Amino acid sequence: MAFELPALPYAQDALEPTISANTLSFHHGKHHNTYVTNLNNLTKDTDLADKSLEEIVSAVAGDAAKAGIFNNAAQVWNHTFYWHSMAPNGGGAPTGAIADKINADFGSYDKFVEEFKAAATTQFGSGWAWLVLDGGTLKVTKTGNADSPIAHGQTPILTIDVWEHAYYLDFQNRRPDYIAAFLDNLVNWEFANANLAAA
Ligand code: MN3
Repeated sequence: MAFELPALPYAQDALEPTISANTLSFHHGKHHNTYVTNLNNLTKDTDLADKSLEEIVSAVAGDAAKAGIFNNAAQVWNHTFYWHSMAPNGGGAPTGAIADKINADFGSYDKFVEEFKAAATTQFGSGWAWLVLDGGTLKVTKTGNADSPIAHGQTPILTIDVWEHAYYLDFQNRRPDYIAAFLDNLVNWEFANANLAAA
């Protein structure tokens, strides 16, 4: 069965004014959709066509001959995870188990924010910043281009897309403002708590 573009978990204008409907229209409708189309073309009539995205990413990670498959499969997975990492009226300090775990592993929410902002700001060029569970401990990481924690044995808890297409229409070159607004207004802590509980 072919891979399909999953619907956004909210209306296209639900994240305004931080992320505009215009940005989501291009980012979900064009960029994410193109990764799905490319992945279907690259895996058609191969033994990967019936695998899950996670299985494909693991199977081809590090295989230079299959870099195109890796990039498109990981980008399909990363974007779906990113949409769910955000929610209307999200952001601010977390509650629940993730709040306690952040305090235990980072020292405080403010320390987590500092590390997350640093990772997302200093990811050179295109990529992602992540909150992951690694060997039972929460960590902030960053990955370049399509790379994903699921290729490195880590469990993703939250992500922010820092490719320019994620923020350029709304923030132009001001990536740090996009990152700060993501943390203040959009982070879906309910999703983070669900990911932590499932880990
Ligand atoms: Mn993107």
